[in-house]
Amino acid sequence: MKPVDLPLYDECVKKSPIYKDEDTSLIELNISRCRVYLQEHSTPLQNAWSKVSSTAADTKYKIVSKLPKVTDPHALLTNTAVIGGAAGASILINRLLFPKAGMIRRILTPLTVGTLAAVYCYPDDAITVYRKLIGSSFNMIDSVPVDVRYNISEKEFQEEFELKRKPCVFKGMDIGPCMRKWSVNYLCEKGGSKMATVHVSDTPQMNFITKNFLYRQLPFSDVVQRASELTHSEYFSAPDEYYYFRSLGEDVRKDPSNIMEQFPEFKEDIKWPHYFPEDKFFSSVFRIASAGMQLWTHYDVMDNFLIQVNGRKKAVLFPPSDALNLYLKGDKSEVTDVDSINLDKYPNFANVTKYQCMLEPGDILYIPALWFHNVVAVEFGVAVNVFWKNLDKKYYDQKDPYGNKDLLPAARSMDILNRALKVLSELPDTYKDFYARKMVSKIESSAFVKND
Ligand SMILES: O=C(O)CCC(=O)C(=O)O
Repeated sequence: MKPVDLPLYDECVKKSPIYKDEDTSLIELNISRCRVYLQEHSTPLQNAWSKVSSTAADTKYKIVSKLPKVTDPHALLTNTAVIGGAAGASILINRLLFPKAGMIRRILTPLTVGTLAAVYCYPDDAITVYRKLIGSSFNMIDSVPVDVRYNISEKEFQEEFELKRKPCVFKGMDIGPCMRKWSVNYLCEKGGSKMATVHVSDTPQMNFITKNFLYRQLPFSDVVQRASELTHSEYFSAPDEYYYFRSLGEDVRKDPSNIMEQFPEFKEDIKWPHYFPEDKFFSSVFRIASAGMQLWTHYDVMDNFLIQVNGRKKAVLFPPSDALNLYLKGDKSEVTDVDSINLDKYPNFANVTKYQCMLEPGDILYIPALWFHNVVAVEFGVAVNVFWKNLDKKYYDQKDPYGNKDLLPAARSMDILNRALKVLSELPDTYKDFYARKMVSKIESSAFVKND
């Protein structure tokens, strides 16, 4: 039987001062017994653990879902603990500092501390309340939390999210042993020296339109190692440069990425919910990011499960109906820094509806096709995503390894529009303007979805 991979044990034996000068063979024998034991028992243990943790998550969800307006039960529990702790501490401090204080001060101090803690924990809600109080229409800093569901079933997913074309974060799903296995060491050892193309940038915000990054080739283990460090002894342009890896297909110009083929050594480690027909599968993509890396805002033409395996990631999403507010160049938006916008340059951005969530390890974000997304790796992170053709296959461009080429009827319509505009340009400007406005009105009345 092949021993399980436990590099830390070897490290301990070699480095521990107690055993340094002793014969380590007995220890190693015991360790190898442990390995075999773990190997034999890991599957039932893992199953038991995933049952316990999913029952716990389920129970937690059942309790908190009874409370009004709870969109993220996990955040609610955490934040209640923070606010409760802050309120308790403030009462205590109040008593110690002002033992003789009057009733008003006794009440006001915990109230102020509690409010500050609430603003800290629920900044979005606080902004909404603030806007209501002052009647401001300062739309851009407002954000809507993405829905969160625990142990969602296929039917619930399809009815509540896929059909309604709404994003969602799934928690408590079984994503396989990757969560426990994918340490930096494990990824480096298993992934080895196969060459990988990586984006390298000396600023955290990578922007595809201005191309402020380089493409470089590195062995996979170096990509993981460098992405996991903040400063590097070997680098391309700066010791604190950022790395972003997105796996590609066998023939990068033609084939979509498929982890099962390009990274067979990891294929047993990862699972995803098979909530779409197998024959609709399009690609599975490895994503590895340095802490702080922010990826440009873009949309894809297929539905997608983004599985966060390691590290936390902030995801910001905008609905397809915000297309006109996002300053698009193809499938990408000019706006990368979605939290600090230059409204003089991008005034329409003030009208967007910004959805936001923080992905924890084990979370899966469902990103429906055409939803714009922008992510920040809050920590070094490893993710895998799975794309599938949610519409009939005939609509998709066959030569599209990235899954971001516009659907065939849309691409054809765009061609026809370009031809129409060419014909229109024969007329003098005032006539062209008049007929162009009529065309816009025709498009608006016959193709816009009214209740969006
Ligand atoms: O998580 C990432 O690194 C990027 C995700 C993304 O762009 C996608 O799922 O299409």
